[in-house]
Amino acid sequence: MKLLFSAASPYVRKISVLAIEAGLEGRIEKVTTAATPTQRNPDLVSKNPLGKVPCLITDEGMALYDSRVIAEYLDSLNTGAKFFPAGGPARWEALMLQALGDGLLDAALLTRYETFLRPEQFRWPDWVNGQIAKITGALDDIESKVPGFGSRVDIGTVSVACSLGYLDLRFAHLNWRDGRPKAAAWAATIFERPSFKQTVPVA
Ligand SMILES: N[C@@H](CCC(=O)N[C@@H](CS)C(=O)NCC(=O)O)C(=O)O
Repeated sequence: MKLLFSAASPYVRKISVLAIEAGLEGRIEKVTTAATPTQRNPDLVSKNPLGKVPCLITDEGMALYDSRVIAEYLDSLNTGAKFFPAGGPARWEALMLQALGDGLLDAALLTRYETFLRPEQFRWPDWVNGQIAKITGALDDIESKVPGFGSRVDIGTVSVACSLGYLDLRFAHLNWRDGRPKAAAWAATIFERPSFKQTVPVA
């Protein structure tokens, strides 16, 4: 398999973490791929018309995107690892946590593009403030939910952890740990796993 990859992307990190947890990393070749909303990358777009990473090319040549679909694909391989609980409340909780982590990331990426890519004279502070409010709300929700996480490593907790890792990379000034001791302690523990240590994002 080939993973169209960016070392800074938190969505790619979700997939890299799951691949390591499932013992699949030796079967996945990482192909560093440029992805930015203002410059279409023809190679990437030929596989994913949305021009986003991650995109996984399976051994059969199928191009799979986005991270949620790729995560389910890895889960479907017979590795013995299961990241999506089969059913019942555990499944909905894991899927909701994935939505929470990914939603935090969506707001963070929109902020990043607004403050980094958009020319200064076109920037809109209300937009940034609105996105930061989403990030803050998501962080407060994570703080309230962390006591229920236990030591689970599933699609929900991995997504949340990758979103916190991205804040460390690009939004250190938000000091997300301040006032959120439970999330901070939980993150410190999950970040000790080899799968997280080996995938620390690179700016
Ligand atoms: N929902 C997608 C989001 C992927 C995404 O936004 N990736 C970013 C990199 S972190 C990207 O490729 N951005 C390029 C663009 O928006 O054109 C997923 O879960 O895979």
